[in-house]
Amino acid sequence: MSAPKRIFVLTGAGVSAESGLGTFRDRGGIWARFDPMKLATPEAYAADPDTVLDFYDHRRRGVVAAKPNAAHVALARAAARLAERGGELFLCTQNVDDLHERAGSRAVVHMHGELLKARCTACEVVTPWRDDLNRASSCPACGSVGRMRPDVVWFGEMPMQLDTIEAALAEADLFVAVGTSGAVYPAASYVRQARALNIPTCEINLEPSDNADAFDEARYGPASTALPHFLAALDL
Ligand code: BJW
Repeated sequence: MSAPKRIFVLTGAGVSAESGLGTFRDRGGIWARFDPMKLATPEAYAADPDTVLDFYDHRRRGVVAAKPNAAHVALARAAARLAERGGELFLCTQNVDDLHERAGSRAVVHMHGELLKARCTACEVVTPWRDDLNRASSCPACGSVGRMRPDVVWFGEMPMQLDTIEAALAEADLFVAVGTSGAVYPAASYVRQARALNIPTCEINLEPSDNADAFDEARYGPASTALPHFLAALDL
């Protein structure tokens, strides 16, 4: 593969698995234990906010306690090296944790939002939030009580920064998906969009994803080793 200058990386829960954060669809994963329709939809939140907020309080505590692993670190280092050479690594994550940032990545696009932020459904202002949320929580911006929700994207809601993502994808000369099952749209469609633009594609995953047939190339193994090896082969 010739040295790429503009790499689009899409990450999913598999990147944070070795940091102790659960994936969704693996055996024993979050959606194997909990019904996403009862926890990760606007309808679930409207019907039973306490249960939904408790679920995300538990997850938020896990994120705060977790630490970045070698996959997060390798991506941050590769972005810095590519930038020194006048290139760009665009990092689009489906993950709601902040482990890419804590490993040193800058300008991470969180298309499914961020768990360490809360959004007021009254004024729409987003506030950094590390504590538990409950129906007594008040919005620091407008003072409304009981209107704060995790700033994450639930099923049926529009993912964030789609225009920025599609523009970066169109300019890329390599598309890499790491630790994602390819089960959730629109992220799952990006590999086919890349192929339609003649951009080489590679998946790095523990096992073939739902989208495996769509990739030109694949490296199977834990992200903490497979991703650093892949980036090293690109001299990054
Ligand atoms: C390792 C590893 C290791 C393990 N190393 N690898 C078209 C067709 C069908 C349906 C739809 C469609 N378009 C839209 C839909 C509906 C829906 C959808 O996709 N449903 C499908 C389930 C069928 N999509 C939506 O509703 C989205 N909104 C939307 O489409 O708006 C309309 C619209 C958009 C654009 C244009 C026009 C209209 C919103 C989706 C929101 C997803 N939200 C969640 C929850 C976030 C909050 C929270 O964290 O609770 O996001 S669901 C969950 O899935 C989370 C994840 O970001 C997302 C993706 O999961 P991910 O990251 O891929 O994790 P896993 O567990 O699935 O996979 C992990 C992988 O890692 C596995 O392959 C492992 O093997 C691997 N792995 N350990 C490397 N150590």
